[in-house]
Order: sequence, then C-alpha cells, then structure tokens
Amino acid sequence: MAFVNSDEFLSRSEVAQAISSNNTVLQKRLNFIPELCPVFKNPYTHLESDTRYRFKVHPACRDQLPDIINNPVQTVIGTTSPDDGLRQTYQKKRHIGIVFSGGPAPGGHNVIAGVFDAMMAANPENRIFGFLMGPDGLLEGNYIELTSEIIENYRNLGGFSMIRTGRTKIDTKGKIALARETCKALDLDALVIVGGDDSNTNAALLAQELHNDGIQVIGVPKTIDGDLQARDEDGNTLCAISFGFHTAARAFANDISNLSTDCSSDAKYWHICKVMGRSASHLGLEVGLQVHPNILVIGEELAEFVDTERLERAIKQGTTDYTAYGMTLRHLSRVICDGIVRRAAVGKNYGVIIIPEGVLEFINEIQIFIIKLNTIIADYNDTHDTDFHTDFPTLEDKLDYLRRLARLSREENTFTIWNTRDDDLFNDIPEFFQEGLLTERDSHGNFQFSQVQTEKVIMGLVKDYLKILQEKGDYRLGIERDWYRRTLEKSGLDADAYGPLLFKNYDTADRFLLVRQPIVSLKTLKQELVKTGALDEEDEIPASVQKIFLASVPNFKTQNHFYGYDGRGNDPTWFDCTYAYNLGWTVFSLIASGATGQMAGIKNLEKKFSDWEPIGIPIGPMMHLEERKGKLALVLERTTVDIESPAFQIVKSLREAWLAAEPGPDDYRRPGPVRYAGSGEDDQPLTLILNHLGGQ
Ligand code: FBP
Repeated sequence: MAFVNSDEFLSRSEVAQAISSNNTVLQKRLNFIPELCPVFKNPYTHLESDTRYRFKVHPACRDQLPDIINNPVQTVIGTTSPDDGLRQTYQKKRHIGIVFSGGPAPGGHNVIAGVFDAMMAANPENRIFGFLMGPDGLLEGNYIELTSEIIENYRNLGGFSMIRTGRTKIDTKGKIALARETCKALDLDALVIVGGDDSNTNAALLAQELHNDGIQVIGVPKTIDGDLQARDEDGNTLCAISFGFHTAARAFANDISNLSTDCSSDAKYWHICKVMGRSASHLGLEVGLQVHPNILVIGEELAEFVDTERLERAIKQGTTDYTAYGMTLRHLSRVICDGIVRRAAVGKNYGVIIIPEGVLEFINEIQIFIIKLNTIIADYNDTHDTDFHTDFPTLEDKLDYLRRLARLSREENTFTIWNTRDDDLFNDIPEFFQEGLLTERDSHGNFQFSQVQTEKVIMGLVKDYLKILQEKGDYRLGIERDWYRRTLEKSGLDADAYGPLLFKNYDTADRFLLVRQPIVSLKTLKQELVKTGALDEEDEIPASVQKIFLASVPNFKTQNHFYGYDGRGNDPTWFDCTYAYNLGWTVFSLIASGATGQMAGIKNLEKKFSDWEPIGIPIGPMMHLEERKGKLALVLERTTVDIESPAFQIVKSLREAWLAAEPGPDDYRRPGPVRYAGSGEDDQPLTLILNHLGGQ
C-alpha cells in the first residue's frame, strides 16, 4: 500500500482520534469521581479531640515544639446545622499553599483535587497556590494558582507533574525565614506539605515556627515505601499506610506476575526483581503476597536472624560469637542458592526472586559501613563548609581520603570512626559496590539505596556459590524419568541397566532423577561408566547417555529488573484515588477548624470503605531522636516490617509452597492490572487486610 503524505494522513479524523493523547481510557479516568467518606457529605465539619490515644512524648519534642506538642488526635465530625461561630470560621475566605516533597507517589493529584473541592464547597472565593518543584518553590516564592481548569487535567492521574516535586529540606533558620516570607507574601492561612517521614517532620517544625504568625501547617502522609505509618503508645493504628503504596505495589506485582508467566513458559531464566523501598521492605512484602515469588527476601527478617549453630558452637567453646546475630551477605546468598538448587532438582531451571531495594541496610556488615560513611561525609561537609563529593569527585579520590582517615586512626587513638580494618574490608568490596556505598546522600542525609545495584551484589555471591555446588555435583537439573527411559530405549539401551549407574535416586524417585555426585563432566561420566564396567576405556559414551548428562547440567541465566520509578509513576488504584481524595478533604477540615502541626489521616483503611474515618494525627508527639547526617535530630520514626505481624507470618508459612521445589505447577498468583474502579473496597493492600484479619 502506498503511504499518503503524512500531513494529509494526520488530517483524517479517524487517524487523529487513534493517536490522540486525549484517549478514551484517559478521559474515563479523569472523569472518575472517588466516593467521599460519609462525614464529608455534610456541608460543615468540625473536630473533636479523641482522648483514647496516648503518646510517650520525648522531652526534646516538648522543648522544641512547645506550641504543637499537646495536640490530640482529632476526629472529623460532620454537621448540617452549624452554630454561627462554626459557620463563619468554616466559610471564612482562605488562601492555602500546597507543596509536594520527596519522591512522587500515585494519588498526589487527588490530594490537591480533594482540598480544592472541599474549599470550593466551603467558599468559592477560597484560593489555592501550588509551590513548584517542591520545597524550593516555597523558598523561592515560585508558585502557580491552582484553578479548576488546571486541576481537571490531573484528577486520578499518577505522578506529581501538576506542580512537580523536589527533595530540598527546610532545615535552617535562613530557609525557614524564606518560607515565612513566601507564606506572608501570599497571605497564606495554611500551608500543606505532602510528603514522607522527613517531610512531615519538616511540617511539624514549620508548624512550630509559623505558629505565632498565625499560619497553620498540615502534613499529608505520602510515600510509596509504606514506612510512614502512625500508631499511639499502645499500638493503636492511626495511619496504617501512606497513599501511593498500594498503587506502586500493584503495578510492580502486575509486571512481576507477567515475568512468572514468561519464565514458567520458556523455563530458562531466573528473574531477579529489585523492588523499591529505601529501607523498609513493606513493598517487597506486599508484592510478595500479590505474586507468590519463588524466593522473597525481607530485610527485617535478615536483621532478626540468629545463626543458632554458630551460637551453640561458640557457647561450647565458652565464647560469644556476635557474628551469629543478623544474617550476613554470604549466608543470604546460601539461602538463595538452596532454593535455586532445590527447584533445579525437580527440573525447574527458572524462577522469580524479589529483593527489596533497601535490604542491605539490614545486613550488619553493610549497615556499619553505611553509618560510618554517612558520618564521615556529614562531618566533612560540616567542618569544611563544602561538599565531600565535589572535593573528591572520583572513586579513587574518595578511597584515598578514607585511607588517610585510617592512617589518622593509627596515629591518634581519639579518632575511631574509620580504622585500618574498616579500610581493608572496604577494599575487598567490588568497585561498583564501593561506588554505591560512597554515593551522594540525599538532602536529608539518607543513603540512596536506589543508586546501588543491590541485586548485583547479592547475585554475584549466589553465582559464585552455585558454581562451587555445580563442581561438587550438588547442583543438578532433575531429569524426568519417562524422558530418560524413552531417550535410552530409542537408542536401543537398557534404561534400567544405566539408571543406577547414572542417577543417585533411580530406585526411589517417582519423577525426577538426579545424576550421581561424582559425575560432574563428560570426563567423569566416562570414568564412572568404565569403573562400573558399562563401558570399555576405548569406547565412546553412547550419544543418548551424553544427551541425558548434558540435560542435567544447569545453566543459571538471570535477568535483572528494577521495579521503582515505573510503578511510582503509575496512575493510582481505586484505593489510592479514593484515599488521597479523602485526605484532601480531611486537610481542608483540619484547616477550617484551626488545626496546625497535624497530619491528615484516614483511620480504618484496612476495613471496608464505609468504616473509613478522617482524622488529624498529631505529628510532634510521634517524633523521636534519631541519627541524621551524623547528628541526633528530632524526626518521625520510619516503620519497618514487623516480622511478628500476621502478614509476615503468612509469608513465612507459605514460603515452601511458593518455592514449589517439587514436581507440578508453581503457585504464582496473578493480581492483574491496576484498576481505579471495579472491585471497590476489596482492592486494598493485602498486608493491611491480613494484619487486620490476624487481629493486628
Ligand atoms: P519518598 O520517601 O520521598 O517517598 O521516596 C521514596 C523513594 O521512591 C524510594 O523508594 C527510593 O529509594 C527513592 O525514593 C528514590 O529516590 P530518587 O527519586 O531521588 O531517585
């Protein structure tokens, strides 16, 4: 077919429609209206303190956050018949500023849409300003007014592209002064900070700083990592998960489940899936529950591991072996190898492994390096009022600086952070991993796990050990008995005569036969056949026997995948669309009732939608002291995976079934693609559902 001139082709309406970026699926998504929690169906809301919740307040919080530290948990209550006071404050004309902070998370646009719809319902003269490029926009007074025309283009869509985001931390007097200046110039009544643990920490500090200026500051729990949760001192859940987590997990799960389908079809690859989550393994756990991978690594479990054999050996010798606590990288690689070897034995030379991005943080030997290097870099930047990475641009420069520190530790015993032993151990690490560990920290001083090829570090050790196991004859592909019999009989050989010579389990195995240990090459195969009299020295190994042996040699081939930025940019699930939109409405209720230093939250996310309850969560009382950039600072604690939780215990008890190291099909689960509508409240994070059903 002759191709027409492209202008002419494009001018045809069917062509223009087919390639339009304003496609039907997008339109339907933009038009979807998430359901509102019943309380927001009332024209007015107010707040009620819920005194059932208690917090153990750190004295440093009392000192540093005096005006917000006594904030209670607040429940949003709806009303149709407000008194005059409530009517007036609720309808008061307001200016609100909003900023995204940290990595994008699906649902962010719906937070803005929720605030916008709520404030317009209260008073159509209200105005909302979005700061551009994250906190930098607030510091530089770089903003746009968010109008209905702008917001309509982003409803239920992923990413933060409406106003973008950034990772700048507002952590100095100078930056706070700039933020105050911008808020005042815009005559803001309230500032909304949508971010993770560090950003909500910032929200609390700003709420304190802007308290006397009469500017309210409200945080919103955002992060795909799922490590921003909130519980009171008695373990009552106030915020079970941040928005964005569910979508990212479902998007990763859909992709990984496709890999399971692919690898169980051509049966030749192990897919190594690194899943985002800077430190905690929540995403890994959720994705694991969604797809049932053959091997699932959870960082928190590694940290809690105790090598009882080592411990007992040491006790017998009257010593203590501290290396018995926590799993080493080497041990982890052995555990993975064990799974690969067991599957190979039943002919499964393929599989799916999920490794959380932040897993290295839970491995003692690596964590020590990370903490030491964090401190060294932060100290250097503080002392020299310059940047470590600018002063030492190449890996060699950095290693040289570390060498100097090691020398210093020998000369001055007061300097202990980096000694000769640290330096020697560090020099044993592969270069790409050294670079990873020395990579630039983010503005909060956090180690950037997404920059490190975690899976390469672990799988490097796995491959080395598999080679050893293969040489020892312990790593074999199981040979199907029927195929073996057919192959030998076709070439006129007696399968039962060769069977015991070739296989160690010929008399016992039902289905998969394993080549005997000493046979690790064609040479050793011949030696064994000669030794047993099945072959003369000058004879060739029969072709069918060779074929059987070669089929038993595993070829371990991997494909590495990183599930991070793609899922983070996915359009939100029903859960995140609805959750984030209601968070937006909660934000407005908190603002309208004069709250500050609170984080918007929805209680009962693990239950059915009709039980969801919008609340205000006090940020200050949940903060504690933690090491950041080598110094103690007040921060919101990150929640890691609780290995006692029902969700994790389920994973533990299903591990064998997921490994499927037995003949028969695998137990892969197909969660299907992300949906913004359809199955409604059933579409919640599995971790939340299981923990709820398990009584947590
Ligand atoms: P937030 O904590 O800001 O939500 O970001 C989390 C995250 O997506 C991590 O999972 C990942 O390690 C990191 O961001 C990647 O950061 P960057 O976008 O700067 O590469």
